[in-house]
Amino acid sequence: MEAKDFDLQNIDISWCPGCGNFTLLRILKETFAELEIKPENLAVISGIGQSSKTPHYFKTNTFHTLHGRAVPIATAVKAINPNLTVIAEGGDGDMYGEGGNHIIHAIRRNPNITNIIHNNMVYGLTKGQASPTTMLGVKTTLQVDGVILEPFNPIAIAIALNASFVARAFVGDIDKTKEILKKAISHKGYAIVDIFQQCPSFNKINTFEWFKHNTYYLDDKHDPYDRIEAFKRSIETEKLPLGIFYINNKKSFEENIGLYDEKKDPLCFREREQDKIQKFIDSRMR
Ligand SMILES: Cc1ncc(C[n+]2csc(CCOP(=O)(O)OP(=O)(O)O)c2C)c(N)n1
Ligand SMILES: [Mg+2]
Repeated sequence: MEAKDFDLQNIDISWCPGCGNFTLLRILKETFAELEIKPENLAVISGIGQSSKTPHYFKTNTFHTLHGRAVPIATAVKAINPNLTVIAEGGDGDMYGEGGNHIIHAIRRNPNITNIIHNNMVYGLTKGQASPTTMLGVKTTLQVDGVILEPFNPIAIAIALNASFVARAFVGDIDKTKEILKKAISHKGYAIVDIFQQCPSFNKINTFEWFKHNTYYLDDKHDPYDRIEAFKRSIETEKLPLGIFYINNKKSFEENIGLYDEKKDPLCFREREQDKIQKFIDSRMR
């Protein structure tokens, strides 16, 4: 397979020139092609934001949900059709702001999905207000005197909650980001991948160059099964680590609900047992 197998014709892309979304779109197509995941076997669920438009721009099954709601929809899609590769995808505002609560419970539930967050540290679509990951003191179109809230640290939160797979990447390194995404997608369970990217229109502080100079990769000595060490790395601030912080192999939501213990065919293709459903409803009506 090749990345062009995901190309769509005659699309009108609304991103600004130089946006990190273009690179991430390319990275995603190449990653899926290299993993031999066909468009028909893929579902990319997104919320609201410039980054959430990504699945409009390549061939895949998609569901453009309400703001911040991609994760629960993706969880349901995977549960009813585990044969699909399911991605919940969106921006830092959408996923950590409006959808932050869902991430916490997805970590607990552990569906076998990959959660990709385009982290440009700003609300791009709505023209430059602070997002949950905007750094302290940064002046924005709305926070004209600078942000007074502590930034949200998705990596630390995920490790603290014992998530199944926790990683961070930077779109400036195409090969490394693909490598991290391949591992995240192949991992069984909820995998969160926070991806730094530039927003040249609305984030003049955390530019492409800024991310390059203020990040470094965890080296081979980092043991991703060591939760305490992973947490220590996640709260570093001088330079922000990139790579796979933490892996915790455990049962997925689909395994825990036992829907596929006996029958393997996806729930969405099974005959509906109307009698049983009706009996259940009747039993609750008394
Ligand atoms: C309930 C609700 N609240 C707020 C908005 C306005 N809104 C739309 S997108 C967005 C944030 C987008 O930021 P992010 O997810 O970081 O995406 P980006 O555009 O930066 O890629 C906001 C606040 C909305 N559409 N609906
Ligand atoms: Mg954003």
